[in-house]
Amino acid sequence: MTRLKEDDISKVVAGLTQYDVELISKTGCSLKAIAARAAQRDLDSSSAPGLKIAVIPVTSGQGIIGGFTTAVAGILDYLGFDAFITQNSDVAGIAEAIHGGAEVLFAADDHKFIAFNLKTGMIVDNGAATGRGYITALNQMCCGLTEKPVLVIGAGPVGRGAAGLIAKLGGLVSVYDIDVTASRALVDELRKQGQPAKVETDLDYALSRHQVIVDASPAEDVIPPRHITERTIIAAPGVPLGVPPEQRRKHSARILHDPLQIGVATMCFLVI
Ligand code: PYL
Repeated sequence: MTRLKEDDISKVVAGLTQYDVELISKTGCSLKAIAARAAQRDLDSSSAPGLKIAVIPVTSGQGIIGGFTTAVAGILDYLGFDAFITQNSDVAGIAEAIHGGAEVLFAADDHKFIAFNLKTGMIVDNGAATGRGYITALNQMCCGLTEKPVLVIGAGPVGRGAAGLIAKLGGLVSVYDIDVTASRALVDELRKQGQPAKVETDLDYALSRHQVIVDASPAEDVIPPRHITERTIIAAPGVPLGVPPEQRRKHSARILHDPLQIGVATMCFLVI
């Protein structure tokens, strides 16, 4: 999981309305609808009366990212939830959240970003939730994934979450990871679940044969311009976006990308 920088998220909250307009134009669904569908919840779950969500800053490791808790709380608020950022960080922040009547806690260190429901004990990981949210959106963009070949680049938490759902939706998954043992492990896992999947060992060759691509890798510019055509559809969760700037502008209508929005929204509908 590539660590966000302040610049990646500084405009998230102010840009949510425009972001949603663009998401609707690409998928036909709002952020809230994508998240609810990914979590198989009703859209009106967000009106859960009295449900309070605390977002807790965490100082461990490389420490706090300026604007991170503001972006998370802003996304939750935009979805209609009652979210607040604790004044205290770390364990004191947990205590403050509980004293403040929060039922759900959101917190991230350098390795894990989780949402935790104090009432039910449910824990939701950002990586898996992001994978589910993005593939739900991709399914909308592609008008269904049944029998469609989909290349997943990156077999980490997001790529694994994505590959599992693509297979469940009938997509034909191919997985490339720079570490071939990781892609093999993911493909074996899918096959054990009776789902067809293939290991790709040559990224350039795999990109030349796929129009639907999930970029779940931490690499910059992992999808070269020669492999992006008028028919290419790319779902690229998190940072960096593996598409060169020129192609981002030219193909923006068929590129699904954000630093946090879909992941946080899906976490929320999964954990409540
Ligand atoms: C959760 C994000 C999504 C992509 N990369 C992940 C990341 O940047 N993780 C680190 C988050 C650190 C937050 C810091 C704070 O401000 O509370 N501990």
